[in-house]
Amino acid sequence: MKIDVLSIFPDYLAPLELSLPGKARAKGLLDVAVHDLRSFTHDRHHTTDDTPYGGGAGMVMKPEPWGEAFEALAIGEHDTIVFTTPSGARFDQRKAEELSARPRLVFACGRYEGIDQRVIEHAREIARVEEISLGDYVLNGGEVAALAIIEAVVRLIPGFMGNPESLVEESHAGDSGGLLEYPVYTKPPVWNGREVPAVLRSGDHGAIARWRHEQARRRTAERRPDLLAPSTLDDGTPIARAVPGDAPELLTLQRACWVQEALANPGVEIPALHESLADVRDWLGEWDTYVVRRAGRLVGAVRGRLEGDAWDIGRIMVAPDLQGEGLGRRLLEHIQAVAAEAATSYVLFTGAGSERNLKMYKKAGFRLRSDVPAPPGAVVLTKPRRAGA
Ligand code: 6GU
Repeated sequence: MKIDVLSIFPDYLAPLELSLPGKARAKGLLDVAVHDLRSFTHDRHHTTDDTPYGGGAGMVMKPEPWGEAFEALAIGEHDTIVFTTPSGARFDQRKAEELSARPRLVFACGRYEGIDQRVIEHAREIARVEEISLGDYVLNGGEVAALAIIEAVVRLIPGFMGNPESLVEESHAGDSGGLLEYPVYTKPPVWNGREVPAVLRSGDHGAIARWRHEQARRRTAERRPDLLAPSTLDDGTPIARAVPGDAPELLTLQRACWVQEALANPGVEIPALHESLADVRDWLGEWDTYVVRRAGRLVGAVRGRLEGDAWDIGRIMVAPDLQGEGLGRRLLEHIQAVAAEAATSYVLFTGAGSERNLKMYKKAGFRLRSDVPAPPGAVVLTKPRRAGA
């Protein structure tokens, strides 16, 4: 594979000379060249940026040096130009595998507010183009992203890894069943008073495989629930993680649901009825929230988060026209099933006069806790978490 990197900070790419890609170069599997974009400028100051048309903060990378660089590198239709940009598609293992099969990658590392859009359009006419982001955060430039992508891609080149088996089992690998990797241990058997789990020293390969799979599943549920298949209602409707775009419908649903609560609990202050769209957006960022849609319409929701060692459950909402069908019960089951590993109990609040809710919670194993303080007009219910549940 041939890799070219275009950057105004070529020194940033010095690690490419080291270890991993270095080995691949030595084996003749990889040829890497880093190019200074400034060498494709002609003014005294080697200018690569200018002010944006239409105004706005920051600077934009000028098109001419990029155009000249692409020409100098003799980029053709079989080559892939990778623009590293926070507005790109999220990089993942699948993309790494895809890129590892390409004969040539040219990384165009953007800086400032980005590259003149005509450069990307031009690139699409002369080569294959990928616009890739590392994740939902902002770096000062695409160099570190290019390094990360190159490292992920190069180790997948056939013949590069000493032990290809290790590619199969690791987190995010296609064969890992989409789970994160299980915890691993090596000698000594006891370190700092901590023992290696007995099952790993049992010699029982079936038991070891089951233990590892269960650990991987738990870890994934805890850290990356988005990687697991969504839970569903009996009819297959998914119970999905809420996204920021759900906020307006959540606001509407919670107003509809808590009007009923207000009527059942006269005089009680109900925060859910007073929240703005901005408030809903804020709490969406702080709680694990799940939603159910029917024919595109958001009809149910629930949220949970860890408070100390209790999993705090709230905002169980079901559209008024669908109440009584068991949706609330399913949402309650779901939010318990996805509780953080550290939770040893579940806790929820409801209006003291909300007969229907109280009945559902008690049926689900929750008990009224008059010994735990609650806001005026509300009651607290708790339930211990069963081990392994
Ligand atoms: Cl590829 N570039 C920049 N500048 N910031 C990023 C990124 C890329 N990926 C995540 N943040």
